[in-house]
Amino acid sequence: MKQLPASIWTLTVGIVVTLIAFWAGGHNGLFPEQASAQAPLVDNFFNLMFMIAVALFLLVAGTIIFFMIQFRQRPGDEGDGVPLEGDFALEAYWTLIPAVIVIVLGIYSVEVFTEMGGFAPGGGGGNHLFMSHHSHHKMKTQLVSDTDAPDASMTEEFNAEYGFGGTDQADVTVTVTGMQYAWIFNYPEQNVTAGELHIPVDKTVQLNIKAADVIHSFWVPQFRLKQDAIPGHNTELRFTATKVGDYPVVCAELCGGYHGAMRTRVYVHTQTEYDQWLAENQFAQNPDLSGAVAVHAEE
Ligand SMILES: [Cu+2]
Repeated sequence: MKQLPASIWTLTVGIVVTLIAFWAGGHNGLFPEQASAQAPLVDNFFNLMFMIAVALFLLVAGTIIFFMIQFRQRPGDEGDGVPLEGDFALEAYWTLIPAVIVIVLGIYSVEVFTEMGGFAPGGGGGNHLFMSHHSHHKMKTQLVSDTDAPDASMTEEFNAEYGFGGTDQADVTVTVTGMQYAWIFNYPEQNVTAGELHIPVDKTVQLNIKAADVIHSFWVPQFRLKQDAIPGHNTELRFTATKVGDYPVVCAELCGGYHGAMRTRVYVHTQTEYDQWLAENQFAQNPDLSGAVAVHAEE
């Protein structure tokens, strides 16, 4: 053991730490399943941060433990420690390396934020993730009628100030109202109101979020999405659910005495099931629908 040169040891330790960190980054198991197109973006970023954290922890904790054992006070050793007055090269390295890590993570996080539509609330700004899902024709139309067109989409009418948006028309738009202590979901086109969120799988969903009283926060852990509902300020959340199933909707902003009970569920349906649910509720909630059906059919 003592015969091996220090450089070989350093190299071996470096490889082992890297391998453990890589493995830990991808297997941290800290998140629930991924159920939206946005979830992998968030998770990949988090896993990279976790990987770096594991590597740094192993290096720092490992060095401390190694030094405690290797350079412990031996019996009979009454001498002072080696007088050290710093090491410029070492200090330059351990300043530069974290600086590079922080800058890279900063750029990466902005990239993820952009891809999720963080710079496009209210239909402004670019957003390649969602644009790629839709036809170029649609995009062109949107760009041409950019300024206050009379046939403005729901997104533009709602005019969100904050959140995650997109420039194109979403497949499904739902108005979400947070209030003490419930979430109310309204489907404006069908005049349907529900206490749970129902959406089709693999379709872009636009949530137009409002708050009736205090600040709430709409959070679906499986989607990796969270957006505040702020009284007096419209927010939005644009996403695509990728897995049929039902997931918890949690209020993530302390909003009063029953905040902990402010939960509901989001049901991700197949398109057929979704259409069926919507139609059933449309009939149930709009008794004088015979006329409305005729109007819809004509459109
Ligand atoms: Cu709340």
